[in-house]
Amino acid sequence: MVLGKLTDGLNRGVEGALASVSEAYLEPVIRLGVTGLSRAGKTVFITGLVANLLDRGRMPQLRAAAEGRIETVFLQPQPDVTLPRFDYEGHLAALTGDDPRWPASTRAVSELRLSFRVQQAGWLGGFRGPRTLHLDVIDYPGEWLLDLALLDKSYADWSEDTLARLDKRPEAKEFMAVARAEDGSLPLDEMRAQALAARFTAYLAAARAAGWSDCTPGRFLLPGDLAGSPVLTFAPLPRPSEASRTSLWQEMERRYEGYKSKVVKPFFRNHFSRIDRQVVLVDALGAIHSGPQALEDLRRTMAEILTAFRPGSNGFLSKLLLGKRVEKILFAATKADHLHHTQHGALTGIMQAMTREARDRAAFAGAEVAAMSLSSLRATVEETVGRNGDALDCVRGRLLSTGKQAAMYPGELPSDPARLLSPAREGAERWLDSEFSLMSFAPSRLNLRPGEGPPHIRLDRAAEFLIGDRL
Ligand SMILES: Nc1nc2c(ncn2[C@@H]2O[C@H](COP(=O)(O)OP(=O)(O)OP(=O)(O)O)[C@@H](O)[C@H]2O)c(=O)[nH]1
Ligand SMILES: [Mg+2]
Repeated sequence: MVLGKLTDGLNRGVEGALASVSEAYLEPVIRLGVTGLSRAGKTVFITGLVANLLDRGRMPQLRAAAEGRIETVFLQPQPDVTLPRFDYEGHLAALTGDDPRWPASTRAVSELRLSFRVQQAGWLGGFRGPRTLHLDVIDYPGEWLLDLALLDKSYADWSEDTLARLDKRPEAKEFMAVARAEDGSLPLDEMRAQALAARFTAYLAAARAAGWSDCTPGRFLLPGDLAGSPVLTFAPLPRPSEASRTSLWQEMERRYEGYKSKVVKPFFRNHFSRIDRQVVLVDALGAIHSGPQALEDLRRTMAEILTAFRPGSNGFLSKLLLGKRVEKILFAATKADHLHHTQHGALTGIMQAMTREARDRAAFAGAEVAAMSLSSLRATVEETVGRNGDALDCVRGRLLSTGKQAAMYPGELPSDPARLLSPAREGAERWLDSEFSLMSFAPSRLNLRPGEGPPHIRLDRAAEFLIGDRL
């Protein structure tokens, strides 16, 4: 264990040194992590961002673009040959084809390299000639960050915490009945272990469908090529008073520890530790629409996700990172095109308040943090409709369900975020003074002029915050 930790640190040190040598003498690389819980909008964000960096007609807030200093941007083979490539062309074709549709769900980590030829700023810049900068975009599920908390927990503690949390959830009823009846001191029976894990996985899927955010261990829902392997065949159990080495309990414990060392740690070592800038996407509107409990669950889950960016909070991570930090973190509420722009400020305010607690903990010092609301691919137009003598600020788009055009007024977000976050924290069952409705819109058919990327809201500001200082 100790040796493992030591070599983690050493590897990181050597890699870190090599990386900084190549950065100083070769071409600089920014590694941008894009994460968020499932359906938060990661794939659409990366596709929209890349398309708008390749064709910068709609990026006035990206300073280097506005100043005309970006000569070219092009896609390149990524450096990591073992990672799947982010399927930019496939996703873009889905979004901007003749029959535009949202891209399919993605379930693993992927990467894309974008290279910039940039003229340097300032009067000396013209003499020096253009330089090259690489942007590696890494898309990974936010659920994987939640697994960090497991590293500090024994199987017994994790079981106890998880069972206590599940006790009150209707989605967990069936699993809880089987788990409570299980005697972990009996000898391992593989079929029973598999049945328990299957029931537990079914609970996680139901919990996610019901809008809960805390669906960990992250890989149970996104198994990839680990599906069916022992590291994913465990479940929380009530602790027996004694358990022999061949008991179900001890085998479950062994697999849980295997999950930590063979699944969680490699992700942090190979991917997370190398990220320089990070965007965390949040479907805050979706949670508000689902009600106070979903919003509170999202807030708690975000706070937990953010512990990954306070390396001091976890022994494994601080040894791994050796003081290296993510330099910038952007929290972005996605799908802002569901709201008229007069309400975007309120959505950003909710985002700020929701991540406040986590951001305030001093250990973020060193990273620059911002919150905003954006839309990676704008599917609506704004429209003001008269109703009973009032003017309502709506959005209009093509409904995903019927394909028909419709105008939507989603409700009035309060300008004081506490009006939503406090009742959520106090366990309210539903919103008292307001109703929030959401319709799902399909992407609209685009007619892009040369040099223009797909329409968006504030992707240029997001890009300026994330990479503008390096262009
Ligand atoms: N109106 C609107 N809807 C969006 C936007 N971005 C994402 N969505 C919706 O959110 C859904 C999820 O977006 P994705 O980008 O696939 O989300 P993801 O985080 O990659 O999801 P997983 O791959 O399942 O983890 C899409 O299918 C759209 O319905 C946006 O800018 N505007
Ligand atoms: Mg995706």
